[in-house]
Amino acid sequence: MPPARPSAPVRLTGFDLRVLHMPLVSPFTTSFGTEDMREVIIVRARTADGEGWGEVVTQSAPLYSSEYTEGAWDVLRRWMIPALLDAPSLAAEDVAGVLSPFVGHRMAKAGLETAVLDAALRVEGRSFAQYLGAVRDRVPSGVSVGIQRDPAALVDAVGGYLDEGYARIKIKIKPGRDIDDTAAVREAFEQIALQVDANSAYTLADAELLAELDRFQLLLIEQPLQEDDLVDHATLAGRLRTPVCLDESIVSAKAAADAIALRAASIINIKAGRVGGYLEALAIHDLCRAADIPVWCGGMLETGIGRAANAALAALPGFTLPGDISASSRFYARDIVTEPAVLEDGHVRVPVGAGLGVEIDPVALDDFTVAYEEVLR
Ligand code: OSB
Ligand code: MG
Repeated sequence: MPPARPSAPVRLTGFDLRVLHMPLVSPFTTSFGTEDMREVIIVRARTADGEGWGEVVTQSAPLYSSEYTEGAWDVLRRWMIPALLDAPSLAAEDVAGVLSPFVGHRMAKAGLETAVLDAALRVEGRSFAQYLGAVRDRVPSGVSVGIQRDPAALVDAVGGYLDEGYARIKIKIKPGRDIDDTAAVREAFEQIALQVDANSAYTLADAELLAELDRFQLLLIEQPLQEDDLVDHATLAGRLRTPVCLDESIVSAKAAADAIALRAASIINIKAGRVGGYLEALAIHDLCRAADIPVWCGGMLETGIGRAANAALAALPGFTLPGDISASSRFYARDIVTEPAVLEDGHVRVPVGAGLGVEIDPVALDDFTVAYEEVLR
C-alpha cells in the first residue's frame, strides 16, 4: 500500500549536490573489485520551508550497476533537477512521475526523491518510519563481509563481527573463493545465520559448483548470475536447495513481479537506491508480502543519511530477514551525521525524529566534500 497519508507538497527553490570521498575503515572486496574509499553524492533539497537530504548510492565506476558517480552527477544537474524545479510546488509522491521520462538512472532519482520527502516530512514533524508504515522500533543488524586474503583471515573477520553482536553474516564470494571460504566460516561458526553474495560472478554453467553450497545451511545465495539473467536464475533455483535471492536484477517493482512469476527468486533484497527510491521500495515490499516472498534491506555502504532511511524501511512488516544495516562504524570512522547508527544487542534503532531523523554534521560534510554545485530555480 502507498503511505496512508501522503506528504505535503513543498515549494522547491533549488538543490545542491556534493561528491564526498569517505575513507573506509578497511578495504571492501567483492567479486567486482576492491574499494578503500566510498565515493557518494549527497543531495540537499532547498524549499521555502526548510531543507531535506538524500543520498545517491552510485560508486565511482559502473561495476555493480550501470550507474556511476559522474553519470549520476551529469543527469542530475542537466536533466532531473531542472525538471523538478519546473513545478511551482511538488509532493514527494510526484517526483518519480516527473522524472519518469528519463530512462534508468534510478540511483539518481532515489537521491532526489529522498531529499524532497525528507524536506516535506521535517516540516510536518513526521518520521520516515511513520510515513512508510514501520511496525518495529529497531531492526536486526546483519553485516556484509568482503573477500579477505584467505579463508583463515575471513574466519577472523567474521569472528570479530560476531563478537560485536551482529545478528547475521553475509560473505562475498567469487569463482575460486566460494566453497572453501564458505566451508571455513561454517566450520568455525556452526550455528550462525549465514548467507553468501556473488554479485553476478557466475553463469549457469557453474550450477554444479554452486550446488556444493547446499551443504552449508545458508539462508540464501544472493545474485549468482547477471542482472538480466532472470530465466537462468529460475533454472539455477531449480537445481539448488539454497534459496536464490536477487539483488542487482530487482531494478523496479515490475522486475520483482517478473522474477517472482518466473520463480527466479524466492527471496528479494530491496535497495531503495537501486529501484529509484523508498516509494518504489515500499511497492516491492507490498507485492512481495502479498506473494509470501520474504524480503530484506540491502545496503550500499550508506552514509548516516541513507542508513537512517534504510532502518526505517527495514522496520516494515515484510522485512523478515536481517538486512545489511550495520553500525556506521562497520564502514566509517567518521560519518556525516551527528549521531551515527550504533549496534545495540545486534540491532540498529529506527530513528524517531522528523524526516530521516538525523542531523547533518556540517564540518564532517565539508571535510569529505570534493565537488559542489548548486542548481537553483
Ligand atoms: O551486493 O549487496 C551488495 C555494497 C556495495 C555494492 C553492492 C553490495 C554491497 C554490500 C554492502 O554488500 C552492504 C552494506 O552496505 O552493508
Ligand atoms: Mg548484493
